[in-house]
Amino acid sequence: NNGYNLWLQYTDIENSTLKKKYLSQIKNIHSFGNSETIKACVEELERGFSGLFGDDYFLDKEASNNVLIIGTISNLNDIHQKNLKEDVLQIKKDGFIIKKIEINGNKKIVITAKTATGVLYGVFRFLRELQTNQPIEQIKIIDSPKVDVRILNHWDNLDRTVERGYAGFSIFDWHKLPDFKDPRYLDYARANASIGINGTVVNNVNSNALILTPMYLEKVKALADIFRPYGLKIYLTARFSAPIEIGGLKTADPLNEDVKNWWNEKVKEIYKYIPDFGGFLVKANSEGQPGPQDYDRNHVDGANMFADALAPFKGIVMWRAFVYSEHNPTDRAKQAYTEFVPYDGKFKDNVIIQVKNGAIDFQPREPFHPMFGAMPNTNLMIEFQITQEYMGGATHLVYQPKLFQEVLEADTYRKGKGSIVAKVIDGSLHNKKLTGVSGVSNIGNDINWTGNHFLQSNWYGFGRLAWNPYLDAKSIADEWLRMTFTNENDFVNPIKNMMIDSRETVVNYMTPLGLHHIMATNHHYGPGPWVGNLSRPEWNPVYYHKANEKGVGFNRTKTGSNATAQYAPEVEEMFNNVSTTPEIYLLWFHHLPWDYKLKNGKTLWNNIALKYQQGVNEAENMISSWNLMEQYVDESRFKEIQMMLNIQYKEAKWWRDSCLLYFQQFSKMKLPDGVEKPNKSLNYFQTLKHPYAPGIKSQW
Ligand code: BDP
Repeated sequence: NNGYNLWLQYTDIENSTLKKKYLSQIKNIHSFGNSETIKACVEELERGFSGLFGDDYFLDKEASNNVLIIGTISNLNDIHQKNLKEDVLQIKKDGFIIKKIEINGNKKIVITAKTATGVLYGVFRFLRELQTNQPIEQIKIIDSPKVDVRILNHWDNLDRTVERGYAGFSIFDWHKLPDFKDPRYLDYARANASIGINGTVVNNVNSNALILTPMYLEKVKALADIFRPYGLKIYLTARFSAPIEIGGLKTADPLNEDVKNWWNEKVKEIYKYIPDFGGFLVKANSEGQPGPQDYDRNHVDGANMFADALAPFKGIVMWRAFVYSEHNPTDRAKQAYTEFVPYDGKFKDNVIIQVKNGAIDFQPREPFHPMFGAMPNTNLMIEFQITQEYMGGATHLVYQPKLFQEVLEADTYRKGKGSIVAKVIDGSLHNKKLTGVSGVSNIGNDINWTGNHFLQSNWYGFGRLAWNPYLDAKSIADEWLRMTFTNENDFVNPIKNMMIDSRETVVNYMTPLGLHHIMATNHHYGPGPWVGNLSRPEWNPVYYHKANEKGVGFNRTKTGSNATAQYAPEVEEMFNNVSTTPEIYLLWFHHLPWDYKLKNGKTLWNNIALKYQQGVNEAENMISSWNLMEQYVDESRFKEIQMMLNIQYKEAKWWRDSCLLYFQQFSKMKLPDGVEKPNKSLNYFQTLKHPYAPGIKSQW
């Protein structure tokens, strides 16, 4: 098994009693409506059934009892419609109903929705019930997505390199498109639909204006046509300076009439190719990208210009808040809030501000971004990074839904206790009409898509949480394991725990107790806490940990950068006070002496050292847990995962040894008992070079 089929393995149901039970209830498929999406529903059911039931799967074309009914509610016949009237009231757009009903003595399972895409989501949900061996005798599932835009961001370049991508080259083969349609595009759409993802930005946020030229729009159209039946809308990144680069204008000033006109015409042109084009994602005035500030305009001017062009077609603008500059010397973490919050209420209705989960940059752990909840009159979406730029690329097993859940559950206190980030994201806190969750994709053209079998779970879990940000990471892991590997509890239970713990393990061996951004330069793969010579201060790890003889950590309290003031008063107070700051965020907010005593009575130095060691021990334990699973997993996936876990263990030691040797120069304290002594020198680690680590920025 090469993992290509992801969680849609549809492997034969081993329990023969259960298989018989299922088959007795699904004798035939009756589909209503003939849209491409309904055809895709039937195809997926047939694909699923032939895998799950193998040779035992025979459609009894004559059967009218114990059949499966598929179709949008308006296409079902009156009697079904009547039967489901109450249930239909409960679903929102693209939600679905799966229900066992009985009509004139005939039993049926109906999968229906208001839209064909909703039916497709219901079909995948039904298949999941079978894949995870759930009972269907009394099946009744009514579910709707809680978020509108559930979208992947591909940081894929037109030359097929992927910025911060670790699973090979881009799956989008721009050179051969539109004529060569890789079957993988369809499987990509299926996989996304199966978890409710309904949008994809196919090119990098560090954008290339070429994507907006007719030659490339033809190619984009080809993808859009393949994705459409699966409810997957295409979006593009828009390079702010495109009017100059491909439009021949002298300026890209968003208030200039020619510029506005150029974008209006460009948008019209795009919709001719792709009538259901989703809209633009824009990275402006960030890390050297062009933007409205180049013309002394602001984010509102820039975003609203695109919004006006897209509004007639119901397109949206996702405008990123990932901004920071070298001219903000005190604290990079403060800049996005400072630049955006004053404009609350000024953005058009079809603009949504895309905010990373934390204020720095996708670290193994960050406190939630202070913008969440702080812009009650602005649409605001969250951006997660599924690809592991700062978490060991594709080699380290980190089950990220645990991280996503931690952020979604964080309390902003913006409308009192219980104002959690999930409520900002699903729009319920401030009654928002446009909501979204985005994730930077970890997909590449490796045969198993994510470069590591286990990291498929991050794509899966992202989709599930985008659909419902209140889900529990552990139950998502449970589903994923059953669908991807096996339903054996002796496999699922221990490995589920291993996945859940994996996130903390990585924090422990990379950045314990609130340390952050101490990864080596450029590739961000291994440790580099010593780096301090880069041209921009806020690119240097030393800027973030501030280690010296006196102690370590970034003082963001009111005696320091005062970033804490960007949170609601309750949160601000908690983080300002070292004794109420959760220890997981300690050094994020405080600069503390090496002999500062933590709650366990041990010094800060000893705690740091013990956490690094704990991370290493846990990485080693993952290997032992996995080694017990050989009987449940096919040989190839078993071995590949085993090799990856061994790399992770080796590299956890690399992190531990190099970080402890580096910080020890300042603490001048001994390693506590229980922490292994490094067998190499600091100099050895400092001179390791990784110029060819994958995922390096390729454009600038
Ligand atoms: C950082 C990456 C960089 C991205 C940037 C972004 O290092 O490659 O371009 O984020 O999000 O995490 O725009």
